[in-house]
Amino acid sequence: MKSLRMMLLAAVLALTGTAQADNLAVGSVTMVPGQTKEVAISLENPQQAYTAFQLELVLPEGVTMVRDAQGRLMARLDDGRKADHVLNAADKGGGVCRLMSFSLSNSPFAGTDGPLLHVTLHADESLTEGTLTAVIQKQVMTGAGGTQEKWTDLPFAIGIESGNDHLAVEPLTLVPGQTQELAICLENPLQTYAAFQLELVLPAGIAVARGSDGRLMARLADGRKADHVLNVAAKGGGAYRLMSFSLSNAAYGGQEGPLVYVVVEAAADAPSGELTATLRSPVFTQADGTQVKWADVSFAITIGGEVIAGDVNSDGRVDGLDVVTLARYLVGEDPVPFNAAAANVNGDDGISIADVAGVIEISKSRNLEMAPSKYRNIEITK
Ligand SMILES: [Ca+2]
Ligand SMILES: [Ca+2]
Repeated sequence: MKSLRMMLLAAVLALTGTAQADNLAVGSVTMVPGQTKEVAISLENPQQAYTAFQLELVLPEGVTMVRDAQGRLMARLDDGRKADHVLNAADKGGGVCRLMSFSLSNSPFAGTDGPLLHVTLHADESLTEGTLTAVIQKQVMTGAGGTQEKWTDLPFAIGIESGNDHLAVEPLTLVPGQTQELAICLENPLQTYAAFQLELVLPAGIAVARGSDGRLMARLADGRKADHVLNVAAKGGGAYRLMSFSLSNAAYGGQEGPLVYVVVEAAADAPSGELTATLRSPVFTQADGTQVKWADVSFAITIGGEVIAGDVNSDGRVDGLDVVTLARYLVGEDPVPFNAAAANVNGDDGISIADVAGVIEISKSRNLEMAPSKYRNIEITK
């Protein structure tokens, strides 16, 4: 009976020629050197259901299957398709991994298309841009009726991209004593991310500024955050730990541009010149939990220019904006940029309402040379 049905089916297929054969499929895979990524192997099975499979995944040199903390190869069946199926993954050596799955109750995999199996791969740091070929071979699929089908090998490409996801920092120049926002940019053409952690290591003379509430000043970019939170902690030695995650595991929006703004402050006595800062040990987490460790990013922060008494916002001029900026500071806001050294125009111990009058007088006189003599050549102290 069964063979008659199969003969009829074969005849129908031969006549129509349009029926799609069942097959495995792997979508476009791109990886970045050093990246760990979960790759989906799909089962497209419009013809019939399957209860079990075995196959070998042959990976090119430089691409490996990742092991979990228990040393097991990281592979899983798709939640939407498995019933009581179990999966066994075994390393055969030489880049060959054998994957087997079956159901304890001989149940079929659900559905007729989409991911069946997910394997976590790692691209070696040493890989260069190009296309590598992996192969799914020795496929044996067990149909719901107990028939075993041997399917042809399925090669698929793993593109190694150089236009990789990475962090970048926009150039920053600080006047001594000034605060300014440092923009840490996430350039992520390939993946989306839901969380990250990294250490910002600042050179001597530069620190993360604290707001009037005593907290380290940093924020996520409005255009990229969803319900993400950001935590910043001083670790000592110029290092600050930044952590961010989403309460709903949402991804950061967009594919480029600033992700985090950190307010940094140059010491009033910071020497002019270029200093080197570092984003150390960045780890970004994709929405599926895959963690990607990126290389450290070094960048320059330039200290330049003179402290101009009364130039509270460090834009090179003393004007009404400086009065407003100083007033905001005095009422407990945290204006950025802000130059505490420039704001203390009377050179006493601190910044107070007395300095406002001084800034107003300097601004009225257009520049310091024309300012009342009591504000000329004042000793700038922080
Ligand atoms: Ca100004
Ligand atoms: Ca003062």
